[in-house]
Amino acid sequence: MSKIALITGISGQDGSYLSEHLLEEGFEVHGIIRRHSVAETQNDRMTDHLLQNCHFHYGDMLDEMSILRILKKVKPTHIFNLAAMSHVRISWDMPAFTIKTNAEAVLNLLECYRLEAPEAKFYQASSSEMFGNSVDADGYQRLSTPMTPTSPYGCAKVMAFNLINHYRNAYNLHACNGILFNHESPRRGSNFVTNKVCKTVAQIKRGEVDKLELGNMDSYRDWGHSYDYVRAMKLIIDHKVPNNWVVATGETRSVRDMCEIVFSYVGLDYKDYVVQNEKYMRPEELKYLKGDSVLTRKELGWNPSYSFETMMHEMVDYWLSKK
Ligand code: G4F
Repeated sequence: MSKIALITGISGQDGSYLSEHLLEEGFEVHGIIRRHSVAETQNDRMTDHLLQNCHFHYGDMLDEMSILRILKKVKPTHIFNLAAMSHVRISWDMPAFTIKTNAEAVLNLLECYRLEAPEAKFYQASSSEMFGNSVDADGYQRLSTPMTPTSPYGCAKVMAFNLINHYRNAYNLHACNGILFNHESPRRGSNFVTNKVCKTVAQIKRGEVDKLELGNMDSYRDWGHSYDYVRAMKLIIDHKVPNNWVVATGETRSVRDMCEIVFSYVGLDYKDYVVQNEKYMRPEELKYLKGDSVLTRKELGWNPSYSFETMMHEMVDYWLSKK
């Protein structure tokens, strides 16, 4: 039987890595893209290989009929819902849009899926942001950790997570959640902290800027690579029993530690360049993330190929290579 994937959010970091992986796995790959005022930057993350081999459809998560029409046309066997307003700090600037896009639109997509393609498998991009400041006594977050979100983004993701569980149980659908901890790459937006640091370090090295403004440097994150995490998405959706899974490295570092590693890679001391700017602080901060992915590794055979250092070095090298 032919495998047909429909990816919402195909033009994002994860969408591009997932498309590459699914093409390698023999899928016909379709993606939904929104209309963009600058057509030239619409497909920045799409390599020529992807542009030639994937099928693109204009639509919007907030336009239910566009989603329904695409589902009817594509007839997917696998649906990956990666579309989201993905920036946590910006979710305080536009909370209603964030809830509409990251929660209500998931409900609409689930309804379209239930009515139009109930035989398909469904993957929801759930997030470690859902845990907020809950941490188990041993210092990890896992499936049983209470969800106490600390941002509009996190609240929306909890609602979507629960909708997936409800639709799976109520309608016997093959719908799963991947609870992915932070994942990065050279394709990450440069307003997320890792790529912001890597890009600015390269600019400092070239003498273009002389400081880096950051917000809270004492929060901890469990950072993996998007290349590895999209492989987990495929294993999750294809597992015989639809379920929820945690994808994480099991290591945590502060933003400060990350800066130290990145600056020292190019022979600099971060203390000479980093200054704090209030504007990057958040009304409520998620302080600490470290995920327990033991079950995912054991049951799905998933293992990351990048270490934190190899990932950060790849990102710095990418920005150094851009003139
Ligand atoms: O890179 P960040 O913006 O990622 P954040 O907020 O953890 O969210 C990412 O991971 C989530 C999974 O847990 C995803 F669901 C979400 O979509 C996204 O991918 O910030 C990381 C940390 C925060 O503690 C933030 O306060 O870095 C701190 N930080 C310090 N200075 C900064 C900055 N973050 C940003 N974006 N920019 C700064 O200048």
